[in-house]
Amino acid sequence: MAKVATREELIHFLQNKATDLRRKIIELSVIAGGGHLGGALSAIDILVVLYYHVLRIDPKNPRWEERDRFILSKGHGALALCPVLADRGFFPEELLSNFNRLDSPFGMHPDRNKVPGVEMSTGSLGHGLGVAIGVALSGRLDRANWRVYCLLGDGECHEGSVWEAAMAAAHYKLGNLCAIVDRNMFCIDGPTEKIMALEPFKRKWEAFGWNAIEVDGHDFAQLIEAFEGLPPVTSTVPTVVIAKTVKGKGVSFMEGVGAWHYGGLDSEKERRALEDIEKMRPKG
Ligand SMILES: Cc1ncc(C[n+]2csc(CCOP(=O)(O)OP(=O)(O)O)c2C)c(N)n1
Repeated sequence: MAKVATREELIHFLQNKATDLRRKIIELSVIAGGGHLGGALSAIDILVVLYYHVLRIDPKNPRWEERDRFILSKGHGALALCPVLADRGFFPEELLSNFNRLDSPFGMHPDRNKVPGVEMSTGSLGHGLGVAIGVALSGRLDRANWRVYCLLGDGECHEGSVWEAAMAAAHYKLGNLCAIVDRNMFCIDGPTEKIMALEPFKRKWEAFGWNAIEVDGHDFAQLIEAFEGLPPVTSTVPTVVIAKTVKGKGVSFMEGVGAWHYGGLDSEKERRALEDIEKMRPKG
């Protein structure tokens, strides 16, 4: 974790971490022979802020009763989550060396029975928020002071089950629940607004009874402020953080290109991707 004295140092630490982890995402996709690169690179800054600043967790005791719970509802983002969990110390980094290969604990989607730190096995979209509600309800019954965080994709929000869950969270007054949407404007088939428009997205969440906040999902200061400003777990309104992101963020030939939802890199593209990512590293 960050040993930092000031907000500036914290942001510098997080930016550095995100640069390391973007590199790792590229390297793991090469080991795996391909991966969900676009959505891993759009979500990584959100994961970095959560795992290195916000979540109360104990990597040496992944099932610690008092931990905050994080559910990766967009399970194809495992390419981003697994290196974060390794770096935070949930398991040895070397285990990633056969990522998504035969006999590896890591697939393209996270498995809670194989990967320490994974709260829910996901991959079939549209289910994470419903489970997060069940977990939040159990926390409420126990008068626990931990929170449940759930990261969804915007394309995932095409699933009707997301909106059933949204309705239920408000009905049960789950102020201990925070959804985050990786609003990169793309689903698997192309731009979300062309395939099935989600806008006015914020107003939809508000109409479903949520406190909705929009932030730039690559701006660490804005992400930190959104999470630090969450209402107390005893409050009665769930919060959604709509994080506006760029699919493929950090790699020039992937940014905003829908085809990089899933892809593989030859050695020349890997070199160019790593070169681009390195430019994001903060000075000093
Ligand atoms: C129920 C279900 N249907 C289809 C898929 C295939 N699928 C994998 S990723 C994806 C697109 C999801 O888009 P989005 O949530 O925006 O992901 P991101 O752009 O953040 O990668 C789809 C349809 C799936 N995993 N689960």
